[in-house]
Amino acid sequence: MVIVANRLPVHCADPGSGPVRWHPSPGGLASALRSVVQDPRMVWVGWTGRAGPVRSPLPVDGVTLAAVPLDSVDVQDYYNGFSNGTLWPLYHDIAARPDYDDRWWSRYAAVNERFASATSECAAPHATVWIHDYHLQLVPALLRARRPDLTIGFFSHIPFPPRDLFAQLPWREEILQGILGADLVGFQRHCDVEKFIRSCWDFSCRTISVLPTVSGQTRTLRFIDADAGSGESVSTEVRVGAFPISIDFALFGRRSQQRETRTRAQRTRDLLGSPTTVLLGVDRLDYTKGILHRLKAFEELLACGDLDPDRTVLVQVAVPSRDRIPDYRTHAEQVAAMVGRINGTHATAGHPVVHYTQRQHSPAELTALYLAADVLLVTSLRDGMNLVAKEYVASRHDEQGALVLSEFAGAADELTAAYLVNPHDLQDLRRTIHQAATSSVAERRRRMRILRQQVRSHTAHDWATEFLDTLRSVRGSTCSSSGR
Ligand code: ADQ
Repeated sequence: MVIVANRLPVHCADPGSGPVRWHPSPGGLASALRSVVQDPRMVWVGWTGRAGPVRSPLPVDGVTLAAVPLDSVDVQDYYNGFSNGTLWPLYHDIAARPDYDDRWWSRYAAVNERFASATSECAAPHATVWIHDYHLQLVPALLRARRPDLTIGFFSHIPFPPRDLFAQLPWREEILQGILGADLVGFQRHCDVEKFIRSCWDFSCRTISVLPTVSGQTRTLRFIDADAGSGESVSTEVRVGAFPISIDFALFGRRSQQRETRTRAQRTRDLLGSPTTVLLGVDRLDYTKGILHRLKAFEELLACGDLDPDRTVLVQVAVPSRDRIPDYRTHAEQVAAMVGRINGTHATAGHPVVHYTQRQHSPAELTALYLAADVLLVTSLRDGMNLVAKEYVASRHDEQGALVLSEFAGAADELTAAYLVNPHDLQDLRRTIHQAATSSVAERRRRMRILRQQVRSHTAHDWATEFLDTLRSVRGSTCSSSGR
């Protein structure tokens, strides 16, 4: 089996003059897959995260790693440009303005070709290939053309945009054609599946029918195309379904019950000045995560006296991300300025009300933070899933802690016992944070029990197994009828 993703599960920190050191990659995809992909016979194709040739041997991180080198122009045009300056904002409801640039698109197509060719070289005959995310949407069809023997799955970790937003993309047809090279296309939510089908219907420029649903999980799209050689019509089927990603529940549970973790959590609270209420945010520093919205709500709650600055702290961990992109730099500056403003108004000497760090934390540190927090704030403006919400729930073996969760995060479909909120509605956000922060022990326990049952019953392992089992069954049932 071959995993194909923009990033390898490890990245190389700036070595300076010392030896090269590899670290686990941050971000949701690596976190989720790391817990399920642990077989050295598997190959993971991806980029190291640094421009230029790969100079040192790659470590074996549970799987065999195969690097696709990117040069600085690739990084600028394919990664910062088309992937994160065009697709990311467009697919997240235009939380920033997407740029449509021909040069970026050409480089995106060229890098996708390179990924397809690297994958083709390392996939054994009849292998299963699982391609991930918006950076590589052309790879399924490119790979299909090179290697018709492969079984190909594609999973999108981010939302699919509504039809009228996707319509803006000058290369919408090419993107759909690329994705539709897969046997199975997976999204986080049912609403993404529906939006994708609607765009296929309107923009794929092929004769398409949606077959009646046989199994509850997937929909079947049938395409009728003319064969270039014979002129006869050929039918191809692609399955599309929702496969919500999750986390390793047991691992977070074990970690959070270790004595060192509990001691670390207690020490964290002590260091924060033993406040009555600790609010926590853990995010990549990304404008889609709604960090500014949550800071604004927190500021107003302090200003109106609903939260007491002497007894409440907000810990905001925001690991820097995509900092070559102007929208990200502007957003980072706005977050820093707002933290400064809130502390300038409400902190006393030695006691900030917002503790803001940009550090990447070890899993043990992160779990201790989850245990130390009375309320976790997930206020994404749009989010494919949001694993942080599930990690928090899995860490609360004490059945304490309250989760404030944006309706616009995929996790809201499952975690309905959270304090659900519309982060665009400042009044709702203020009211919900206040309600969560002042809820009784009994009410927190009631909600947390339901949330834990939900996360426990659908783990990262279940997610991967369901996707791969469906992929194998789909390929078995369609290859005889599909012209593939
Ligand atoms: P992300 O946008 O990266 O993922 P998320 O799902 O929240 O968002 O995952 C972030 C991961 O990074 C979590 O596992 C978290 O523990 C880790 N992390 C965050 N800050 C950290 C820090 N300071 N130190 C260490 N670890 C940190 C994308 C999509 C999401 C989707 C995932 C998985 O945008 O919607 O849930 O992929 O599909």
